[in-house]
Amino acid sequence: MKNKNIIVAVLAVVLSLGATAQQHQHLTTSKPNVIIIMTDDLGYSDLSCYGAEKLQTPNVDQLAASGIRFTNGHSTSSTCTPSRYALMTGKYPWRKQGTGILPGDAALIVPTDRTTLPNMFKKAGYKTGIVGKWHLGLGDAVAKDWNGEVKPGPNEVGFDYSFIFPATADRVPTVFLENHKIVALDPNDTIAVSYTHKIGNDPTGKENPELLKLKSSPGQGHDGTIVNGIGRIGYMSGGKMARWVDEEVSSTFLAKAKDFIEQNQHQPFFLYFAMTEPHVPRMPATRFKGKSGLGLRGDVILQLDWTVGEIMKQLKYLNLSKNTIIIFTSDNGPVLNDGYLDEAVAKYNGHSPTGPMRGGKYSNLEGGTRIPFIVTWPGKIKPGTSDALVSQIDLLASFSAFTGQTLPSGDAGDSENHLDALLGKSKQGRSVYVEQGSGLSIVKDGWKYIPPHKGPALMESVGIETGNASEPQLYNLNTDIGEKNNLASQYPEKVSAFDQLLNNYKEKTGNNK
Ligand code: NG6
Ligand code: CA
Repeated sequence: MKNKNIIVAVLAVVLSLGATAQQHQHLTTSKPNVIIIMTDDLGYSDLSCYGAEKLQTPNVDQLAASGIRFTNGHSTSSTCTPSRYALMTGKYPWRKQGTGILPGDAALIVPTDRTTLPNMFKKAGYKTGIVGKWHLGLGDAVAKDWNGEVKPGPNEVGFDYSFIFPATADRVPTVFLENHKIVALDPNDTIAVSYTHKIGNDPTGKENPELLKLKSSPGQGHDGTIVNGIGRIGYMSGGKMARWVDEEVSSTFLAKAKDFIEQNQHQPFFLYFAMTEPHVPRMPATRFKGKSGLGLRGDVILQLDWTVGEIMKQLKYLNLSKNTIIIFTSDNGPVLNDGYLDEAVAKYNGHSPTGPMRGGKYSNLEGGTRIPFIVTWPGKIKPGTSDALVSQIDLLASFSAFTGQTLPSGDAGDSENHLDALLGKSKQGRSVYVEQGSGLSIVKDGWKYIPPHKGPALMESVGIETGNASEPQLYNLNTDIGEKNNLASQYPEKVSAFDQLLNNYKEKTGNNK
């Protein structure tokens, strides 16, 4: 009897080991984990693997060396909210009103009843998580109670787990939310937020500039409530214990991302890790301050690089590196002076965040949406570079195909399946792509057309060329990535064909509801 029991026990162990091995094999073959590392305002040439010489980013360089470094990778838009909207929905953001840069108290703009990137992964059996910057609105309306459950938000559009800040680091409320709730909120010190008028008794940057440790750029706002010595856009009161310390934001996100990876190590997971660097206010952990010699903007890029290294270490430690696809990218092009006197301009020391391109954040020119784009999958993707045009908007359709799903008709209507390009099996990416700056431009087969746009040619406050001109512009990006040689007058028939094509795209409404 005793022997029989032992045999049964041994058999059970052997069977369960077999099942685990089988399960593990299943995971390693069909459902690798997927991590999107989304940086905020990181330029094409802010990384040494993309040509930066004054900054060294060894960890991202290592990532690039182990996968594909795309030289024609894009966000949809040259600012944050629209790019992230496109990533989540697979739709061009300009098709929908209200997808411009959102205030920190905006309502959720991502639909909760349509296919999104996270709910697509969830349907495929993945555990889904977001850690970092959200900036797609929260709740049903601007007016909301921040002290209860704040929803709908990331959890309602498909994330099983969320640890976010609502908008940008320079906008109130300067708090973290974990699954609907503000972290560390004292119920006796409730939070209120306003973007129209001062509330509460906290000093503001406008009234008390002497209290600022980081001065705001004159004429660029950021003079609302002071939190941690930094003037913000908007006003808040209360929630003293819950307010973040800027120097700790990045390490907080890192810790939460590492936890999520650890907790989900035995099942397929999708992690959207939305870092805040190098967006303003640039206020790294103290040990990074002064490290780059390029001012605080350079310092936070070193912090970003270190953080990416820590994520890679975590994967290695948990033996997940080989079974994880990483996509590293940025939501829009770079900017130096974006609201604070942080010496990004004074100390840039010849560093060129857009490298050979014109423009940057806010711009219609290539510097607006052509950003770093790296895809790795050790053992599966052959390392190299690719000049295929790839875009964040296509991740939804591509990974939907990857996980064997068909998108319901009417959803993600602008997202195309470019899995082969993303996994390095093909050098052919998109042939037609609409870029959004202050206006729209269209790229087809390496040519770019910018229709006449009203507005100044230079956005003086940030020192960035907008690409606005009263004349049409046509560039051959294959030979002129710097958009220096306007060929519009030489190719009038191309100009009118492109104009027509862009109008067709704008009018394509079938999938836009
Ligand atoms: C701009 C802010 C800028 C930044 C940006 C959003 C002013 C003058 N400038 O309106 O500082 O917050 O919005 O950046 O307010 S983004 O990367 O989230 O799009
Ligand atoms: Ca951004």
